[in-house]
Amino acid sequence: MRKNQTLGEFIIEKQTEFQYSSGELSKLINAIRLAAKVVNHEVNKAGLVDITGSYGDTNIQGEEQQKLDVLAHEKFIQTLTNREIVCGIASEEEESFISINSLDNRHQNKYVVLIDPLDGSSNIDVNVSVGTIFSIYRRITPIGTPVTLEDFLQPGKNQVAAGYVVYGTSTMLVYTTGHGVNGFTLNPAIGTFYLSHPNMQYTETGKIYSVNEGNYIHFPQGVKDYIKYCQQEEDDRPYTSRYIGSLVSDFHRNMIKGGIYLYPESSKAPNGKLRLLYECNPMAFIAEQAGGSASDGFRRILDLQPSALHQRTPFFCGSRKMVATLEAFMHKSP
Ligand code: AHM
Ligand code: MG
Repeated sequence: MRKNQTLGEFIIEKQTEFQYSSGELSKLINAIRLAAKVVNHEVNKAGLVDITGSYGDTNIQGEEQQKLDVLAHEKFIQTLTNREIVCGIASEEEESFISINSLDNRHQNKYVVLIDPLDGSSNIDVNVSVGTIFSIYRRITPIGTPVTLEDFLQPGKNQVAAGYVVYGTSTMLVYTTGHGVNGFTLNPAIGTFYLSHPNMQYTETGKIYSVNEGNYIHFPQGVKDYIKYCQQEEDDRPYTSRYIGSLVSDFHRNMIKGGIYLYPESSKAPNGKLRLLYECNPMAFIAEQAGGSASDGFRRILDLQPSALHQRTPFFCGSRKMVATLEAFMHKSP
């Protein structure tokens, strides 16, 4: 690892590794880097809302104060649109996808981006980490034509790149282009991301399980049995339970320390809560690139063929052996 390598330098160095290297993907990651810094600045100010006025209130200029998740959505859309580097964007915050077309660049770009601009936003009020998740695909429809839904409804295994930003005790940007996973930490004083976590890897197994156990009674039998297994005193168990309630933060911790994240279906939410395109696919791509795995309990997440933009799926993700054990419990008692 070169000392003090910045994200900007890293992107330039890696550009040659991309299969279809035209610089477009590098520009796109650069734009996400910029938007992440802007959103980071806004998230950091969130604790001041009681002083400057609550969200939903009007500020001194008489303008409506925006909710942070809407603001994050707008910052990412603006940055990507202004730079004319993608042909389409879909966001968890918007019902339909956006097709990008400008006078000088008529649908000439080849990538679409799917984004969850501020995941875990219910945690903002209590000063707990939140995140941004992004996922990038090459379009399927021909260049020069407007994007269609088909360009967004691709299985996760087609992803060209994916990543997340965690706005935590430090702000980090972690991403993969299919050549391993690298993490960059923001130095807020100078607004620069530095390579701090090169080649991130899950341990084969871990000792942490992360699930909202309050929903236990509604879980399928296989998940209930797995949770009991995690709590039994045997071999390296009982495991430790850690649940922040912010996917990005829970995922990030488990990738660094070894563990499994579970958001199962339940009798109340038959498809679980998390969205396949905005949350599960990008996290699954990162997990696999870091030697971990991601499943819906029976199938590999990245193999699922999406049928709707906001479709949900059960999600189990983390250290390979832990996910395999969970799947074995699911097969026994679906
Ligand atoms: P959001 O997209 O509305 O923020 O919801 C997603 C979040 C995840 O970050 C987190 O893992 C999960 O919802 C927590 O849900 P719950 O409160 O049901 O445990
Ligand atoms: Mg979300």
